[in-house]
Amino acid sequence: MAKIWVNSADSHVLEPHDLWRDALPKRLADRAPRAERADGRETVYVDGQIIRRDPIAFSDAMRPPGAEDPRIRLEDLDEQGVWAEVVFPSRALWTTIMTDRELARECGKAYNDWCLSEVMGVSPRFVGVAVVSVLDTDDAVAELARAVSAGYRAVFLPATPPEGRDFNNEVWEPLWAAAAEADIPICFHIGTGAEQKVARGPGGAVINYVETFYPAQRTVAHLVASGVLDRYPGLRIVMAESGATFVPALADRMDEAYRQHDMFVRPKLSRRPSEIIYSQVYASFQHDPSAIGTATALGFRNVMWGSDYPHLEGTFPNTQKVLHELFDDVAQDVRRRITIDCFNEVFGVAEPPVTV
Ligand code: MZD
Ligand code: MN
Repeated sequence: MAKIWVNSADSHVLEPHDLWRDALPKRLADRAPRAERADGRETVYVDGQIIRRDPIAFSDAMRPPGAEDPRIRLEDLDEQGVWAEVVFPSRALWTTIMTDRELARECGKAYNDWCLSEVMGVSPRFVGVAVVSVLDTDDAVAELARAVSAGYRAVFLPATPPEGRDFNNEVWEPLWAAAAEADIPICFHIGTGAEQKVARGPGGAVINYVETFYPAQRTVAHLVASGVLDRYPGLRIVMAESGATFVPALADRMDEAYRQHDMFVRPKLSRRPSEIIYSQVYASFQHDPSAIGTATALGFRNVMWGSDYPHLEGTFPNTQKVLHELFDDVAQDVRRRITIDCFNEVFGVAEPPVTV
C-alpha cells in the first residue's frame, strides 16, 4: 500500500526521571512529579498527592523507545508516515493538578526549557507545546511570552481547569489576550485533572475512557458561551485527543440554547456559537470513522488527525493501516484537510515529503 504521509496534532514525549531534579532547587525538585514502581503497579506522586496506580504493563505499553529518545522517534515517525507532530508532555501534565503556585510555575518552565532543547532542538518536525501555569494568570502570561520568544508556537492547557478557575472566569482574560496577540493556539489536552478513574466495576475501563472527553466539551462550551473566542476572533483552540465528532452536536446545542433561552443569555455574542466554533475550534481524533463524516457531511472542517504516539490510545505501530482504513475511500481534498492542511493552518506549515 502506498504510504500516506500526514501531520499529527497529538503525541507525547516521556520526560527523563531526573528532569526536575537537575533543573530545580531540591526544595522544589522533591515535590515535582515522580513515578515509583512496586507490586506490579506504578504510583505517581505530585507534591504530596498520590494520583495514579496503573498496572505496570499498562504504563510500559506506552513506552516504545521513541517515547524518550527523539532520534529514535524520528525513525518511528518516518516508518509510520508522520511528518510533523505536536508534542505534549507526559509527566509534566501533572503540573496541572499542583496547588503550589511556585512549584507549578517552575516545573512548567523547566519542562519548557528541556523540551525546547532536547526535543524541538532535535528537529523542526517536533512542535512542542509550552506548559503554562493554571494557578496564576500572570505566571501563565509571562511563560507564554518567554516560550514564544524562544520559538514555541503553541501553549498547553488541561481540559480540566483547577477548582475555582473555570475557563469562563475572567481571571483568565490576560492569557486569552496574550495568546491572541501572539497569534498562537491554545491546545487543551484531555485526561488531565487528578482522577481519571471515576468508575469502578463492570464497564469501568470503557466508562472511564469516555469520561475523559467530557471536559473537552465543557471547555469549548465555557470559552464560546462566555464570549472569550468572540472577543478574540483570531484565537484558535485545539481539543487534543478528544475526538472531533462531538463538535457539531455541541455547536447545534449551543445555538439552540442561545436562541431558545435568549432571555437568560449573557454576554450576547457577535456571532452564533456555531459560527465561532466552526471558525476557531479544532479537535483531534485517532481512529474515529465518524470524525471524517463530521468534515464531509456536517461541514465541520477543523478536524485534525493525531497519532497520540506512543500511547495505547494511539495508532502506533499500526498508523498506516489506520490511515488507509480511514482515508482510502475519502476524497483527496478531505484527507489532505484532516491530515495536513488543518495542522498547517494552526501550527505553521510542515509539508510532508510526499503527499499522495
Ligand atoms: C497521562 C489520561 C487517558 C485516560 C482512565 C485508565 C483503564 C481503569 O479498581 P481499579 O482502579 O483498578 O479500576 C479498574 C478500572 C479498570 C476501571 C480502571 O483501572 O479504568 N483502567 C486505564 O487509566 N483509564 C481513563 S483513560 O485517562 C486519557 C487514556 C489512557 C492513558 C492516560 C491514563 C494517561 C490518559 C492521562 O492523563 C494519562 C499519563 C502520564 O499517561 C497515561 C497515564 C497518565 C495519565
Ligand atoms: Mn494525547
